Amino acid sequence: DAVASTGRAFLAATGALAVAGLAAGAAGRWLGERFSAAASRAAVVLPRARRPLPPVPASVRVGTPGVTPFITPDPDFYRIDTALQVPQVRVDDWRLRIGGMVDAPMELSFDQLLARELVEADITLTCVSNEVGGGLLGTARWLGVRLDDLLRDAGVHRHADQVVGRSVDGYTCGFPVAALDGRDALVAVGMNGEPLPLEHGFPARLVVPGLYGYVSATKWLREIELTRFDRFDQYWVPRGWAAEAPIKTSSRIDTPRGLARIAPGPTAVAGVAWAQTRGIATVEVRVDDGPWRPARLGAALNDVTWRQWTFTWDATPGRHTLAVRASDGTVAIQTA
Ligand SMILES: Nc1nc2c(c(=O)[nH]1)N[C@H]1C(S)=C(S)[C@@H](COP(=O)(O)O)O[C@H]1N2
Ligand SMILES: [Mo]
Repeated sequence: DAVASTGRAFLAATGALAVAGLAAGAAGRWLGERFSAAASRAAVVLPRARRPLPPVPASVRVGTPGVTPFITPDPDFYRIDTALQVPQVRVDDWRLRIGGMVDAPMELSFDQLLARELVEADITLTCVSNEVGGGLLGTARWLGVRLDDLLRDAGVHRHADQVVGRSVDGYTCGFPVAALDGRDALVAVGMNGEPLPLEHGFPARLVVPGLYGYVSATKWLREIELTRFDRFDQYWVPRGWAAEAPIKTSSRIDTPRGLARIAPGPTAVAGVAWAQTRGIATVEVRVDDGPWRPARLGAALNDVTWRQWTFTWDATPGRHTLAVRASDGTVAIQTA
């Protein structure tokens, strides 16, 4: 295309061989790193959690064809980050530093991290950029070290109010120290029984239930720094995003899909709803301008994962608009 041929002409004029040689060198180096990061991941053997969770009970599932699976398989898990190339980290070169406003700064190798008590937690991660009906959220069984445990050992100063997670590629998240209120915030090393996939932050990332990913879920984590909100702005704050971002109550219709053609008669409508840390209380469905009517909910696994819901609609011929809304039982119903 036009852009490529302009580029080539420019290269020819400035010494194509030298430039091509540099490019090949960089690509080779990158491929070499990529190979060794994948090999490093393949060699990881994750210990088991001290108290492994039981399998997710069948009662969380509503059984409607087309509803999102309760646990998102790793290959289907959404990916959002600023990395043009996935950072390639080998565990041998990796250290986790914990510093800033703490009494006892720490530095842990991957083996030292794994030697600590490991816990499992089922948590739904959510991106703030998820649009109505969008797929930028997923649920996994995470394995990791409790962040409150690590920070207890480090000794957080009384005036520190922000936990900052820094990645190997310079990304930062930041969230309130007060969010560590007993919830299962983790330095995660495992996702659905496997080491973290490279795209999801191998070898370690943060996962904090109830907070949007951009403020909490640093992938390719290399440093946890205790600081103050009035001293440090995380990556997205100077770009206009809120410094604090608890997840809002929301819901989604998975089936039928928008603009689907269906037969008149009883039709299963189903989806998921989420309100991490508060839990979903009700889900209601509306057809056209009709009343809001309650959906049947799958069992709640805990208050930090989504819930499936299902609703039987007696579809009539013609074009219809379906809407869903959820409430978390503590505040107003999800906004339109
Ligand atoms: N290093 C790094 N970590 C990051 C990001 C990033 O850009 N760089 N994006 C965050 C955002 S906005 C979200 S929603 C989650 C997404 O995690 P996932 O890609 O594993 O789903 O990662 C968070 N962690
Ligand atoms: Mo995000």
